[in-house]
Amino acid sequence: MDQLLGSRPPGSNTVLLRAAELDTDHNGLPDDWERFYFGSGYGSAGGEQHLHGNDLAPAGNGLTILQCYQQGLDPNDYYKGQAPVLGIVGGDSQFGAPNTQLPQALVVEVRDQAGNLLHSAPVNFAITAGDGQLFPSFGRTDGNGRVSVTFTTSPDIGAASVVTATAGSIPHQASVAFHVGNQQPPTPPSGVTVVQNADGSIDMTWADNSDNETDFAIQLRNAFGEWETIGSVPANTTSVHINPDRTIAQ
Ligand SMILES: [Ca+2]
Ligand SMILES: [Ca+2]
Repeated sequence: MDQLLGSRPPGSNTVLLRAAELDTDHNGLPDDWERFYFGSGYGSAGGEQHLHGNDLAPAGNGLTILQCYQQGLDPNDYYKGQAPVLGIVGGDSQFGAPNTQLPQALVVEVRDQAGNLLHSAPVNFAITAGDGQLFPSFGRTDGNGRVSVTFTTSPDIGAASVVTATAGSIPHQASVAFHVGNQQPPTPPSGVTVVQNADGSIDMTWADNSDNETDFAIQLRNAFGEWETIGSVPANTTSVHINPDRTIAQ
């Protein structure tokens, strides 16, 4: 511990004053430091809570409480005052049916500034735009430096959501964003043309305006004025030949 002293740093007229840091329970950790990071019940001889300097810090990064103090680190900050580097490993840009769990988990990889994968690193997940459900909202990385959560879409068709993963302590936070949500309805085709041929067959053409259709349903109006689906053609098709018997030519 520093002792109370008065001195003048070389070449200046500044007087340096240092007060001794009290350690009333003699565990090597100053009272103020203990109270700041662990709460008011710590850091006094008569207090009900006592820390042991050689116990592992709650940060979960392998340092002891005493090592955190000696290195000037927050014993609750896994990342030791450094900003982690987050990367998306999987699960981004998924769009599923309403009110269903997306098939791929949202997976984040965590590294330190030197590029090393971090194990047991804490990451928080939150829905920062739109609706849906996340599980869980907090996790620690596994032995491969990865942590994952599942996302269940909202019941509303076409709803988009953003899930943000955040790690590190302010001001050294890092985050990445996943864009997920419900299936958008396909944009309808346009410019439909219909030609009735002399043999009774029909040729139809159209412009394909969508990139998420599963197929195009072909409908004809029957003698009762009702639309009947006679079949379908695959996604990205832009024409069809309908036989006189109302079947689709293959
Ligand atoms: Ca103490
Ligand atoms: Ca298409």
